[in-house]
Amino acid sequence: MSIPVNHPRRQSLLIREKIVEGFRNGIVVAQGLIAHGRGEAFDYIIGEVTPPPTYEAITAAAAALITARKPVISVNGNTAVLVGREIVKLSSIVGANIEVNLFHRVPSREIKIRDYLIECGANNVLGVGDDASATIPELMSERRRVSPYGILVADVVLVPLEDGDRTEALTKMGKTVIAIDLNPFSRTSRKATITIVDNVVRAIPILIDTVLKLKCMTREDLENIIKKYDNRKVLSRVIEYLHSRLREESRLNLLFEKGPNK
Ligand code: PTJ
Repeated sequence: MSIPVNHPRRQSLLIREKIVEGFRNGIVVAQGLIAHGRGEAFDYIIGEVTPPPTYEAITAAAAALITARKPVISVNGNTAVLVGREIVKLSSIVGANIEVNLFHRVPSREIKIRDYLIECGANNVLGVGDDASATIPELMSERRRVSPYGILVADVVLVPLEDGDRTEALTKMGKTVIAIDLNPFSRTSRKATITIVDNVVRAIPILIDTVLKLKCMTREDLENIIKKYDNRKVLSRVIEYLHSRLREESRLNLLFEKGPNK
């Protein structure tokens, strides 16, 4: 579909097209279209920019990924089509495994996602077919099936577009869970160790830049960043930011209603 270059919502429409194409190629599940719409609505409210308090979460996430012993990046259908290449880049600079983990698990889709990530430059993709032979305790959804070489033994797991159940189960297993979710009210956002409230298409490139900047810091300094980080406070500040944005929108709306000469 051609989107006019001067269309005011061009960027958002281009992202939407990627998701639709992913759906047509069998990488994104139908429910992924709905999830994307929910994300778009939150993105509209946050102003389609990274909320300022989110930078603190990204810094803590970068520190956690750099200092991790066995970091893993979990990938589902939406994440693959939106940021497949960036995920591969991030995995190579922090030495993380990439693992396919799906809520709606179908063997053919696992394979398509793996093949797409390999096309994006990945050398090895875990969690496909028999490799997903381990289980996360207390989790009933298909997300419970994980690789014994990946998520099962990981100390830090990055989970873009996640569901709350698995986030909670992974934190109960003692793992540091970094979530990326546009919805600051979701269970995922509340249950993660570090919550990045942002669109994955903005968050992953910023995370890559931040990792590259922090990589020269000492382990002690990086661990201090993680120790001082308070997810509840950062999440509250993101919600405060939303609140102030809505107040400002409401004020501008009143001015607009009155008009300059009224
Ligand atoms: O590929 P599968 O089978 O694993 O399925 C993937 C989906 C996304 C369908 C599945 O994980 C799902 O149903 O997710 P939920 O529970 O709808 O949650 C998705 C969350 O991601 C919602 O809170 C959305 O606001 C958020 N979201 C959607 N698009 C983006 C996003 N967050 C960040 N960036 C986005 N682009």
